[in-house]
Amino acid sequence: MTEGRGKFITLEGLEGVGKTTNRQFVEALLDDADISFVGTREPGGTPLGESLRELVLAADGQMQDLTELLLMTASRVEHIANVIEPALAAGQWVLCDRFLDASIAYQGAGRQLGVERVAELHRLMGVTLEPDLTLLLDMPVEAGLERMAARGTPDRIEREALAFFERARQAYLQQAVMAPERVVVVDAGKSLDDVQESVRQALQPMLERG
Ligand code: T5A
Repeated sequence: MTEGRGKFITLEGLEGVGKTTNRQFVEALLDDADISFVGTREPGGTPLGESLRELVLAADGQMQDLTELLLMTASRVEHIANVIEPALAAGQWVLCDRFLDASIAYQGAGRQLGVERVAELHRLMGVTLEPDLTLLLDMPVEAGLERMAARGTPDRIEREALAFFERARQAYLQQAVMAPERVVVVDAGKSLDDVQESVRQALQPMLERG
């Protein structure tokens, strides 16, 4: 149904806030609206990106923080060139579980590499693509980690201390302050019905415009 360039929607937030759960909900909304879309994720989304994801999240892996940032960025460069841009150019919408805001939050603030440094690296790599809408699912760090606890072995990043995730959360919220036209903060601590109603409301104007 879509004409012209597609819309780029990202889901962001800390571990366990419900990105995957709500991505499925948004996919159902797009299906109902007869909108052709690609659902994808970062790190990952391409064969090389998925290999990089395995490397960077391996529970027993060790790497420099800068290496982690470069691998996340490499995965993103592949993803944009091979999946996201072609889909948007073909008029498809793209729904992506995490994007650049995650590097700002996790590597820039969590790892303390510097938010501006992460942004500058992306500019140097020619990454200028911005989402049309970012759904930032936000809730207290501990509550999200509790939801994840039932999941089994945590990956390398999920093993970080609370302070790491607190810094990442504040950076995410700061992104929302800096880009209110793009980032909608959703209270992810509410019941799933309430969260999904907020997500639906955030998407509604875009769905109506098509
Ligand atoms: N990363 C990623 C970086 O460091 N830099 C980067 O640039 C990028 C792109 C990726 C990791 O990589 C890091 C961040 C991450 O550490 P991931 O798999 O994308 O990993 O991220 P996770 O946050 O680990 O994703 P998860 O799928 O594990 O968590 P979700 O998607 O947020 O949560 P979800 O939907 O699976 O829900 C978790 C549980 O909560 C329940 C669900 O049923 C599920 O059991 N739930 C609710 N329960 C009650 N009320 C609600 N409202 C609920 N919503 C969901």
